[in-house]
Amino acid sequence: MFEELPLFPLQASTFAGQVDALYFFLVAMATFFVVLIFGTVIYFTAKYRRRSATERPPPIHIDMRLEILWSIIPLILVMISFGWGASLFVHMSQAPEDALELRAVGRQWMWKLQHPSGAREINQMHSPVGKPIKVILASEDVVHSFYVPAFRIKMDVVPGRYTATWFEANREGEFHLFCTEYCGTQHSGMIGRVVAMKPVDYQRWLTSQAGEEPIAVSGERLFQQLRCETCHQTTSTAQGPALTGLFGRQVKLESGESVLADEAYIRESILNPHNKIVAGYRPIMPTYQGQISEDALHQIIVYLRTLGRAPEEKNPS
Ligand code: HEC
Ligand SMILES: [Cu+2]
Repeated sequence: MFEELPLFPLQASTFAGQVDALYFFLVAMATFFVVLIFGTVIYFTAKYRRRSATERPPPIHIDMRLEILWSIIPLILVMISFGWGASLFVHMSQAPEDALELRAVGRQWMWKLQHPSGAREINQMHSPVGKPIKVILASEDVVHSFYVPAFRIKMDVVPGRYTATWFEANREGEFHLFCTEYCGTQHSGMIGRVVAMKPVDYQRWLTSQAGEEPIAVSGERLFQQLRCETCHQTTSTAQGPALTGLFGRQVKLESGESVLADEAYIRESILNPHNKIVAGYRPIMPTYQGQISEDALHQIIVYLRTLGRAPEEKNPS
């Protein structure tokens, strides 16, 4: 609708129209009340100004109906904004299960991306139109923020943890990718582009990126190179628990609690193994903090996930 105006970025994802609609609703509501309130203030200032030094206004009696009316109407409007905003927020925070997963790492001052097939890119993100795409984000140094205005998505990238965002592009084209969290002297140069293309073109592009192995294969190789295997075999040993089927399962901890084995848990288990000890095991796993890059962690986690999910995760009923 506002595409001719250079003020507004293109609407290139399924979210864009919805985000804009909410935005314009809020702007329209705010404008309406600003005009109404300031207009009334100015008008009444003139109308009821003091006309003589001895003038005393008559006492005012409260009209309850009016009081209730101007409490209820704002309440309804605020609840509409809240409900609308919250449902859109929840929708935008939950990537569909079948989303294609891209893994990204932000660092001073570039974006590194890897596709499930292994294809890597720097400051570029090729993606198919009409498919949900989830981007799992990690930072190697400071806080960055992954921002694609045309998709109306923005997600902070925080060192020490994963964050994620998703989108479904609804038109082909090239769109800006910005870092929108000040991250050092060359922050303004931390820009890239998203190339949204037809699914067939995306497949063609993937095959043209020869020489890369799938993320899970790199992860498996790292698992061997880092000698995780000495303690983690396919069956549980006195040394370490089997990691098959770990992802998505509830893990019993030595402390008596149980935790869901999601990506955050697996990440923590590798970097700070002593934070959460699996019940029945001794805390002998060394920390890999500082020895595994964010890229490598992504790969190991993808590999561990391919070792199977817990049955209840596989068939949600
Ligand atoms: C010296 C043996 C040893 C090595 C080497 C080792 N681990 Fe562990 N690991 C353990 C033990 C013991 C536990 C269970 C106790 C705990 O939670 O720390 C464990 C727990 C884990 C868990 C949590 C498992 C669960 O069931 O919740 C993960 C994930 C994990 N390790 C991954 C790795 C990866 C990846 C590597 C290689 C980079 C690795 N480990 C290397 C001994 C080891
Ligand atoms: Cu940045």
